[in-house]
Amino acid sequence: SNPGLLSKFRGCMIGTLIGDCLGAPFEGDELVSNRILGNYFSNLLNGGSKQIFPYTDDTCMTLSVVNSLIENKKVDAKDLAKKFVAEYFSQPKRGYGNNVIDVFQALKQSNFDDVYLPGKMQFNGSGSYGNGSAMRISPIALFGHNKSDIELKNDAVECSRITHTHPNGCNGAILQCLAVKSALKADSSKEFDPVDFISQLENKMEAFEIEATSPYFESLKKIKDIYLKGQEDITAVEIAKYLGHYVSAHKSVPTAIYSFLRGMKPLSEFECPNPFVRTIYFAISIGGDTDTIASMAGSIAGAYFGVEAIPSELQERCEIIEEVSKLADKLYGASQDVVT
Ligand code: F2R
Ligand code: MG
Ligand code: MG
Repeated sequence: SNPGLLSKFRGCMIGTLIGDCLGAPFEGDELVSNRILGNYFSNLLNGGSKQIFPYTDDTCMTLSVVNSLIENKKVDAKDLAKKFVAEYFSQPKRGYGNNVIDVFQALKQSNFDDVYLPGKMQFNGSGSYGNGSAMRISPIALFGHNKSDIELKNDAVECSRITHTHPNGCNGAILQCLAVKSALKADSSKEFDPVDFISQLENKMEAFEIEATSPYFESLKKIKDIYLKGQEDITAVEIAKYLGHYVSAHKSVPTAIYSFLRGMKPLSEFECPNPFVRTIYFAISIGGDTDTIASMAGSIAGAYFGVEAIPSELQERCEIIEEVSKLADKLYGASQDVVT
């Protein structure tokens, strides 16, 4: 049966955390061996060792967004900026992007005078297209799930442009936000059509008048082609080349969305009956920016399947799992008060 909305909120937040914690040990590996990854997952699922996996910047920033939404009951850019900065300076060694830390420093030095200025100045004024805006966007989709798509898009842009003003950085956050909302709204007890899921995302992005030349349209079409051309056995290594697996948003958000779709069906390289686990496995097997791709894929899969689909053996291995579960419940409560 389709899980309830609270289960989907918990699934999304816990999926975000699990992808980050379990993907982090492989971040930066160009290739991830199926033998090593298979053993890694068997160990996790069979309780082989009780090692706790630490979270990284992906979770730090996501939780700042959650806390800000719970406190303010709206997207408040100044408060978000303050929370990002406070979180960074309290734990700077959580594997943040190389350049985004300049934004945190400038925001602090300027005493948050213009919260958008430091982001605008990045990369000689072109802005960052890193995936740091998309990786933290899932709470915006959860909180605003009853808002119109255009309202949600505006919220995603407000949250992104504090650090990421490049169109590819912002649009990546919008696409990831829409994907989480679609997964949340979908009935997972009904048959799932991957081509329809992607077509709906394309239509929504088009309605926002995002430039037709945006790399997101090309990547979404490429994902549809996999199904329309019957190439569903494409390997993870091929996906890395086809869609990308890098720290840039346009080379990771479509890859995360594809990982969610791929987890729907059994994988030849990893026997597992659980589609959520398959999503995380496949996302990590693509290599590259594994924590962030798995985290974004986990957000979507968790929002679709709900928390009951996520094995407790995986949840228990993640640092701050209990805090994240409680925050998911508070975010759910805050979202009930949203007036649309
Ligand atoms: N930073 C990492 N991983 C690297 C090593 C971590 C290691 N484990 C450690 O602890 O040392 N991961 C995290 O960063 C990614 C998110 O990055 P974000 O927040 O987008 O940062 P930034 O600095 O804005 O962008 C990242 C890089 O993208 C390139 N880039 C972005 N815009 C560009 C532009 N306009 N022109 C050229 N290059 C651009 C730059 O190389 C940036 O440094 C996540 O993976 C998270 O997990
Ligand atoms: Mg990270
Ligand atoms: Mg990463």
